[in-house]
Amino acid sequence: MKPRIFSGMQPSGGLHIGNYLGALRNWTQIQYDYEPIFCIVDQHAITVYQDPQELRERCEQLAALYVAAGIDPEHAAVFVQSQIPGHVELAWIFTCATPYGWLGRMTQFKTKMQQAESSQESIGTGLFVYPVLMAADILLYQANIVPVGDDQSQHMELTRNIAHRFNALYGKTFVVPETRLPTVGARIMGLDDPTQKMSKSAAGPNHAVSLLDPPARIKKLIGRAVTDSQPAVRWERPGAGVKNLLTIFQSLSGWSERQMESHFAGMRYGDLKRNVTEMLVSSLDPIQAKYADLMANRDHLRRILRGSAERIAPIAEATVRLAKERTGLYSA
Ligand code: AQP
Repeated sequence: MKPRIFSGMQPSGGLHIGNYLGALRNWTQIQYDYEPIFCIVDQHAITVYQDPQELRERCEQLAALYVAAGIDPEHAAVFVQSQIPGHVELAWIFTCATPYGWLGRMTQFKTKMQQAESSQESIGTGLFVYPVLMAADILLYQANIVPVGDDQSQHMELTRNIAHRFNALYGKTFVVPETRLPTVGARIMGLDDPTQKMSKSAAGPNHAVSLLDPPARIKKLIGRAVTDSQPAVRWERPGAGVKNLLTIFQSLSGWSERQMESHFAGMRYGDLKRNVTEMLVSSLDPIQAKYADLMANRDHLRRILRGSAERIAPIAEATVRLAKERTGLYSA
């Protein structure tokens, strides 16, 4: 039997190229080596308010994007978290087994707290316990490997710690999963500020290229991407913005370091940006075309989601049953 992989994304906004290069594309490349389960984590999305109708719509949009980007729904499970009740059942059991201090140390939570205008009154408790739900998502399917971007490394460490703690308290119950980062593109930075990771929730109009952006917008965004005061690529010491553009190109092209150096060393920034734009447009074009087809056939999309959920439900039910038994929760 092949090892199992699990990963997910929030339907909290359009996917950007950071989500694609850090996670989704990696999933498409490794899916056939594993038993893959890919989730749309709507329960994570509601840790901040979402318009209900929009949220439901975004779940289907995200499913379509997974498939359009190359996830094979005949092979991989593609489903929405809320379709399987085991995620929240296991999350509660884990919440009780997770020390408060572990969650307080999560940098993503601390950053979001700092960003919130009126701090504690506007931050939902869900945002604090979100990493426990993430642990439940993964451990529910006894996943061996979790392919994510670099920003999720700390949450993955927590997931492993929760698995170890539960196993130590109640006996070996959960597989302790490994994190799998892509070799290039694990952290794509904002185009308007290359010191910040590209993020769905960042507000700036020139921050991110969305997977569904048309060529003219991609050209404009890359054209406005922050570089530095140098005129051309200093290969040995590129500034953060230039490095980010090179990473985007390398990640999409699959070029080696040597190919990159011989093509880009000394290249003027205008030409660098033209190269990156062309690479992005030609890489995203087939995804956008397939996405449009899938969105035009919602019945097919819903059949994928229903079929996947039915296929993986027994795995989730078996894990919840075992976790309840181990913790002494009552069932007659
Ligand atoms: N900038 C990035 N570079 C590489 N990988 C990234 N990921 C996110 N941003 C980058 C990876 O994409 C997956 C999406 O997970 P998510 O939907 O839970 O979103 P997130 O990690 O919280 O980051 P976002 O998309 O920017 O959303 P917000 O703004 O809500 O935080 C994960 O595998 C992540 O590592």
